[in-house]
Amino acid sequence: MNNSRSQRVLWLLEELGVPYTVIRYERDPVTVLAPASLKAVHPLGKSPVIRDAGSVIAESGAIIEYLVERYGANRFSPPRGTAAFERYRYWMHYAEGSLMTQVMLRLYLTRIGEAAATWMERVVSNTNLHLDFVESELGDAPFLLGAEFSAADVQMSFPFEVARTQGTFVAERHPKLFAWLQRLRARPAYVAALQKCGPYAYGN
Ligand SMILES: N[C@@H](CCC(=O)N[C@@H](CS)C(=O)NCC(=O)O)C(=O)O
Repeated sequence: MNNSRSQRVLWLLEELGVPYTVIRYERDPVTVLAPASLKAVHPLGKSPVIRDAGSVIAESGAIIEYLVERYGANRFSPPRGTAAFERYRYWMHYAEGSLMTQVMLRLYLTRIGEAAATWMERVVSNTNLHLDFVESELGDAPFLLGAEFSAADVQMSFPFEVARTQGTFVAERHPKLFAWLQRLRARPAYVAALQKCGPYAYGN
């Protein structure tokens, strides 16, 4: 998509020397949102998204990790198990997880004076898009990866705890996710951790 995070993926593909085909999507000139047709590729309809070896992969960090692991031939990432790899993994998560969040917040806040309602509507609509997506990915499984609990459940729990206090995450709209969160919070290790960490605003 024009003017988007997908530039990083094209750049990395060039670095890797992997042949690829670009399917170009244009932002709506007024809203600058992605066209609805991108939802046919992935339910979130965001850019970048790639198709390779029969899989659709979204989320720029996941795409970059995938490409490096599959086509890197030991280039562009340090060996696993080294301190350099930990630093590499840190930046890989930090870019979208911490830094880009602030950049996007600033972008939204600088425009909020102009049209507060429109921007709030966009945040709520994007939040619901993500919650609907995770609800459908979870399906009837007890945990995000299926039958087995994993660290992915641990990492994913916090945004839902915060969204719950914001009132954006409610059992009526996302019953499966709600039950999943309750399942996580009932785990003895979760309870033990809460007892050790002291008051926690998102615990109830
Ligand atoms: N964290 C995601 C963000 C994806 C994302 O929001 N991409 C933007 C383009 S930079 C997008 O598709 N925006 C259009 C929209 O939200 O409709 C990633 O890194 O891939």
